[in-house]
Amino acid sequence: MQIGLVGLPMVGKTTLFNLVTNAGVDTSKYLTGKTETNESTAKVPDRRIDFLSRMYNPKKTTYAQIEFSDVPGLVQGASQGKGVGNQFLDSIRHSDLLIHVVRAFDDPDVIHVEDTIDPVRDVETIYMELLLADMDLVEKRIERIQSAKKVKKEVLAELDVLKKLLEALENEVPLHQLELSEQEQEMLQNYKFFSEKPLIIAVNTDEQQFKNGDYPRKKDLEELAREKNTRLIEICGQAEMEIAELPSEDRELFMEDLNLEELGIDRLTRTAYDYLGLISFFTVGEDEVKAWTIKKETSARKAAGKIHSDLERGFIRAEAINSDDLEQNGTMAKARENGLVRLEGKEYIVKDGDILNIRFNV
Ligand SMILES: Nc1nc2c(ncn2[C@@H]2O[C@H](COP(=O)(O)OP(=O)(O)OP(=O)(O)O)[C@@H](O)[C@H]2O)c(=O)[nH]1
Ligand SMILES: [Mg+2]
Repeated sequence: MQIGLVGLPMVGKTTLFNLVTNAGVDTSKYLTGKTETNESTAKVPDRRIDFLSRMYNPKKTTYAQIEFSDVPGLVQGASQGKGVGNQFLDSIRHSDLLIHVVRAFDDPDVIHVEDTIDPVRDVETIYMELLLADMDLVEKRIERIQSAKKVKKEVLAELDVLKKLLEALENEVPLHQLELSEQEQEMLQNYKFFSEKPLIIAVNTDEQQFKNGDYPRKKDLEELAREKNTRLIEICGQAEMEIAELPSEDRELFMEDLNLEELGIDRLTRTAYDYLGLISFFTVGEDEVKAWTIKKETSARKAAGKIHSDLERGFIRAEAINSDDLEQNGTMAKARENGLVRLEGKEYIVKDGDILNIRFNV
């Protein structure tokens, strides 16, 4: 899975990036005008994998992974070249999810491009800039088609759809709200529009706000998030990043002080999985304990295909047990005795936390 971090400049995007990936990229109190994208991979924390790894003591333990991209800040007017422009958005065009980092923290030493703290205004600004970036793409493509000497019939059909998109965007309608036929969607599948992507808002608070559970315009922001059918999470970016950089045995004390049971990466990945409708299943053995990410409602046969296409093609049965059941029983033998290891067919809908052993024949 790929996640792109977006937001105004100086709101804590790189801080959050460091918190989740431990990449240790430098941050600055001043606008830097940097135009490069930071990229790094984070493992998805999962206590079930921790447990399975202790139980099997495998040569290799593989958590699910998320690739994070951290881009420079977008400002109002970025689509017209303000700030450092918006060309860098190309590097997150293929993201499966956007996380919009918005500033709530109060710190006179860190400049705010709009001078005041107003997360609602800033969220609207970024939504608009993403919409304008889509508009730009649609306009350019329309121009290119219209200036071509000879145009194929399929491309003419595409032109009609693009005009429809342009009209929506001009009326500030994000593309995910547009009702398109399957055929139209197919024509557009290579474009990767921003206003079609799922988006989570991460509010970056200071320690005081975080402890009090309050920050400027919180109610309005929650309302806006509901309206836009998105999720809100609160992070305490600076402090959490500093804690994440400590050796694990030293973290607890600082986490307690912030009333934190988990660091941002846990909360973020859980919210993302839930919002995107994703679950995990596991494969276990002496060689490897591994987490696999699938959509909810995936059949055992399709899930097997994630591991290898041969397993999908030659699927016979899946031996399945939920990792919680295994943990409660202590050993696989005991769980088997208690009838918790099931034999499931190809239509079985895989549940979150299932351990699967696929029997196949090719
Ligand atoms: N007080 C406080 N400062 C923070 C917090 N999060 C980030 N900062 C500071 O804000 C400044 C900017 O943080 P970055 O993470 O670099 O922000 P950014 O969004 O990546 O900025 P650009 O890449 O320039 O767009 C740095 O000096 C951070 O230390 C926070 O929660 N509280
Ligand atoms: Mg940055």
